[in-house]
Amino acid sequence: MAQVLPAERDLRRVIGDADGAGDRQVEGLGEQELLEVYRSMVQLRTYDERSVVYHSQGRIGTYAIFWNHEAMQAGAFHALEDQDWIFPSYRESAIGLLRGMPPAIPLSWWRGHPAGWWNPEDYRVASICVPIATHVPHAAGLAWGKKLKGERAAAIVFFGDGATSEGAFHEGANFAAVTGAPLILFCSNNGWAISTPVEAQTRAQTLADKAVGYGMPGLRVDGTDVLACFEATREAVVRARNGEGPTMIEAVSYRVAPHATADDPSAYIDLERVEEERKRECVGRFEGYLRRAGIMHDDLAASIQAEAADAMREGIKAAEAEPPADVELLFANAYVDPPASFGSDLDELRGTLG
Ligand SMILES: Cc1ncc(C[n+]2csc(CCOP(=O)(O)OP(=O)(O)O)c2C)c(N)n1
Ligand SMILES: [Mg+2]
Repeated sequence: MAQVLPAERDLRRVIGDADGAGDRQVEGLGEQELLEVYRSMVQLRTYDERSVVYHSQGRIGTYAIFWNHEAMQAGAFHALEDQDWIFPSYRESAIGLLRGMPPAIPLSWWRGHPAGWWNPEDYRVASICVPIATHVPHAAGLAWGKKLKGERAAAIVFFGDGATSEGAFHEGANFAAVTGAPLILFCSNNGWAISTPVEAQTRAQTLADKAVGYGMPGLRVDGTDVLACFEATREAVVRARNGEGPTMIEAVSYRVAPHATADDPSAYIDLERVEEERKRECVGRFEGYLRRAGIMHDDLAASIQAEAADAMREGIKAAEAEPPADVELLFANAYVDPPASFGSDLDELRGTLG
């Protein structure tokens, strides 16, 4: 059996603005690919910022903000191929956009509208998972299934730091390791599980250390360095395709937005640290990298941003054009033989809702 080395504790970086090491280049990423990564980040950023406004206008319910998580999501995404499956948590609710999913779909999801669900096969994106870590075993099972069928596909599952304390995380990670499933366990460690800091979450020195206990490699990257996220995920994907089983990646950042729109973090978070972290947010960091490389200039950035804003405007229009859902859906498909009272319950509900 291959020896599993202790997890890496140093944060891998490619963008050289944080430690004075200077920018590195990533093998296989030319100018076009780098611009695609940037486009994805801007697409996600635009979606996120517009969603917060949309929420404050009362047009969606609660919303889990992912501002400054774009590097983790876009970086990991670009290391995948089209046939690979993505298992998002609520924090990655819009990652389907990168697979061509219309923005109206996740917007409808946050509106609690049935138009917000999709057939996972269509995008190889599983349903958005709200219960913490319960999708880790689902992803492990799908990845194992792909291996058993001899398919080339891998799966990636996104979860937070808090998720690593859940039983389902343990079960999924262990199952993936034992079956040699082609799975990437991508932990978006933003330092907080709502108001619980990661220091109160675990006695492990790093979350990547947990990988060793399952017999899989654990890597740590700067979660606001999109290229470091890309590179680490690509390495994990190569392992998965070579039949070497799962890898855990801990991408480290600091949550600079409320947990969700219903949260007021000023009660518990270090607001000065938030200010500091916001200054080095991930889209601007990557844009700086591209500008230093002579790839990005003002006009190009403006046109990419305008394109994303247009797509989002269209998405909002399409989501709002959906007719209201029929309340019968609350009752439909719940039972093969529905209780007789459902008929009168539905009539009563229709009466109440007018
Ligand atoms: C099984 C389960 N327990 C509790 C909750 C309530 N809850 C919602 S978000 C959250 C914190 C999760 O933190 P983390 O895993 O770090 O992800 P993040 O929100 O930071 O992305 C909790 C406890 C839940 N959704 N599911
Ligand atoms: Mg967290």
